[in-house]
Amino acid sequence: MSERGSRREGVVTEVGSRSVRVWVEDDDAQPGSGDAATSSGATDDRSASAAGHELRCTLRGNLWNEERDESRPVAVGDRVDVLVEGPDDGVVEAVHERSNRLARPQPAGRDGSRAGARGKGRGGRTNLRQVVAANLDRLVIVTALVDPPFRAGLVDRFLVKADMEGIDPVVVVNKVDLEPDGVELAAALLEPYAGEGVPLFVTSAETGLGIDALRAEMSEGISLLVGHSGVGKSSLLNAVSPGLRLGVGRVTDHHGRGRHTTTRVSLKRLAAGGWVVDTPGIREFGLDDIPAAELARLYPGFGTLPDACRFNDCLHRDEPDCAVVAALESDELDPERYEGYRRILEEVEGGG
Ligand SMILES: Nc1nc2c(ncn2[C@@H]2O[C@H](COP(=O)(O)OP(=O)(O)O)[C@@H](O)[C@H]2O)c(=O)[nH]1
Ligand SMILES: [Mg+2]
Ligand SMILES: [Zn+2]
Repeated sequence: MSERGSRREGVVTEVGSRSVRVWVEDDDAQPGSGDAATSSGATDDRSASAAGHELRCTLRGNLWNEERDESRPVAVGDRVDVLVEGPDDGVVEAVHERSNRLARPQPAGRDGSRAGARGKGRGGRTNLRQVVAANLDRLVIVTALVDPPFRAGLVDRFLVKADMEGIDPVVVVNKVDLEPDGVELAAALLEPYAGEGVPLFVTSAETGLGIDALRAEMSEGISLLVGHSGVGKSSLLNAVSPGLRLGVGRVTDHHGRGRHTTTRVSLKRLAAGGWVVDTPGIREFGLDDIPAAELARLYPGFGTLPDACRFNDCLHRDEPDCAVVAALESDELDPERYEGYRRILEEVEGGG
């Protein structure tokens, strides 16, 4: 427990409308031994673990005054300074500088068609960004071999987004148990990414294949899993850390419909170390802020080809002396890779 009046550093695990939850290490825990909960296994107890406990905190008023483009002053994953006020509560006094943030337009803006009904009546907030999480150490892009079918386009979008936001990506192909040659098929799908320095995982949450490797990868820092609904994100997390007991096969909605425009996310500790951002469902991240010429360089699978184009801002369409198109025409570049690029390019140019 933390002593009343003491100041502690912690990490924000949940952001509510009136208070936030902050996890702080216990006084007797060795500094930096945040993974000491390993031996206790389950981490489903939200209020405490072997190494620390959560404080319910209000926010110092001045945190709201800072000029920012965000709807809230803190986000899940933020490191904060807390003034301890009681065994279970405190006040967030300062938010540390972030290494990165994953944000999307506040619903009712670009995404108006889907969230518009809920966003109405909150006019004037449409320029704000909703920070999904801060200080992410990796973006775990989860796909399924089948059911739902693998979509390279989605992987590419997330890889581009991860690059833009300064978050290290990893790619997982799950559900390989559903096909006789699943492992080989998955490896073939991952082939285009092999040279990109991105860790690749072939898994089955059902049989446990590849889970040890994924657990090791996620055992430090904060991970966020993204991917289409039904690919097995919750199942993988349950396999990696059984104590989480996340709901499987359903889309969780923590809120009654229409009450909030935000999606409640939380940070959960993994039994083997590390944290995971648990989110009811991040459908997509905006690609609205990517300049088209930058996309061409971030797009996975082109390697150093863009460097050989005549023009620095080549979009690899019909520009003269384009090395990408040349590689395509000489069969050195997979046509599907190229088509995926053209699809995203059109989205980016269409203004989202
Ligand atoms: N056969 C098989 N089924 C899986 C696997 N992973 C998840 N599932 C099933 O796929 C469905 C969706 O899983 P879920 O974890 O809820 O996906 P999420 O929407 O990405 O969180 C559930 O019925 C799971 O039991 C897997 O590796 N193999
Ligand atoms: Mg799920
Ligand atoms: Zn080019």
